[in-house]
Amino acid sequence: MRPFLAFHLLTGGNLAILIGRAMPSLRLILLCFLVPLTVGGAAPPAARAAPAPPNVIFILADDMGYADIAPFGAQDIRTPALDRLAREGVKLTDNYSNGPVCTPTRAAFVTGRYQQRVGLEGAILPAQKDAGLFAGAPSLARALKARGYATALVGKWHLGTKPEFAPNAHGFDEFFGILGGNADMYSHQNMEGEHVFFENDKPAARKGYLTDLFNERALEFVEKHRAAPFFLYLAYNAAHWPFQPPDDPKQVRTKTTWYDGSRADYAAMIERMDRGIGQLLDALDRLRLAKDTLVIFTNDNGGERLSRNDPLRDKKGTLWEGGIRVPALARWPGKFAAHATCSLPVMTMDWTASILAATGADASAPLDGIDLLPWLRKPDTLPPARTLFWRKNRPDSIQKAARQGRWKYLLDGTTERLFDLPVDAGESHDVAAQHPRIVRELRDAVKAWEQDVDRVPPPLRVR
Ligand SMILES: [Ca+2]
Repeated sequence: MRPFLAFHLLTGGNLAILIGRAMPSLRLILLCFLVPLTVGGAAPPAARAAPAPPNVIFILADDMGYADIAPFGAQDIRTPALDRLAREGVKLTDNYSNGPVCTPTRAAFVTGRYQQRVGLEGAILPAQKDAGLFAGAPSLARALKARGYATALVGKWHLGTKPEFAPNAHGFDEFFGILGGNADMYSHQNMEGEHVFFENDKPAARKGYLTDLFNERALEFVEKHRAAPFFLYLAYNAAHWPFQPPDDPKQVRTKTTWYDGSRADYAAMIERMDRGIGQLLDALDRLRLAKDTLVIFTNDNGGERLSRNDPLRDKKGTLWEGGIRVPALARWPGKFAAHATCSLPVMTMDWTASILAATGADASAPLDGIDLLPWLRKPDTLPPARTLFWRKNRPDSIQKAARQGRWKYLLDGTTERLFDLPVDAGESHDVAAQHPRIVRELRDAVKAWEQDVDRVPPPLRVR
């Protein structure tokens, strides 16, 4: 029996979820494939030591455009480390962020559920001191900690600033980063002049460019926990504004210059992040941990004004593709396909379910995401019958969207549109009039989804 399958058989709960959620034909294939392994001549699982669970490094970029890294078409930004991840792993072309802005996507990643269920549907603003991820909300870090993992968040949290909302209250042994949505890369202050860089619950008194400090800390964490399973959530605030290039501390921003910056500054921010990722991949090689480490790279929402989202329409803050479709790369040498492309529509919260499955952590709490491991092993595995949903629910703008197979339904105010994404990724040809039945079905599906995610009111709501 191959160790990976043996591992999955040992972690039967996850397998049951995997099979239970798969469409009927896929379920049959999975059962046909797995049953002979359980009753065949292979050694019984108890005769072998279970493989050690893998380390997990989940890297999240911030406000980066769909076409701003080389594997997704960037021409003016060099990303050799991400090129390497694409070569050695799987590139996901139809990966979506759970939300069109920072907080909702991060809430969905930590909880594995639609962010509406924890009331974090919009970005938490600096003045909203009483908002955050409430105590007792589901947490991937807590599940991994219970599985014996060392856990760290290095980088941006944006799920609340009070101690009860902070990373240490949600299963992270270590936190080194910014609690809010953005910070000056050099002064470590937000636009209001508040110091927002922390090491656990204390202000961090370090000098330097935030991306470099995050990279150094990520390397230290991996070195320190080389002998035990670790979970590193490395959430860069690059390339969110303020747009400040590295190695130029004179470019400290003030309230009046907060949004300044050029495409070259933005590109330099991404290149510095890529350099850090390259150092991390090199460290995994040096420590002989590469094969034991699942590395995922993605982004929290579509690009902003200096980004390129080609060929997608619109940008951050909207439910057009440019607001929510973001790059993703996943590498697990020997386990995942290499130099492969997967076009399955997936969402941030699926990475949570996948990490739980890969690590054998307790996945008994309800999840909205699905385990992507079958598609990462074999990208052409049959797709599941599934619809993805989004809702932006701001007082000034309400948008709702659904993706089902090739179709994207978008309700913007009172206007309904339908797009056939494989032939129209740029959402320029509304085909709602030609497909009224699909529009009706997806409209009803959105309503049913809203009733579901709104059923249990959360303790607080951020719109
Ligand atoms: Ca963001």
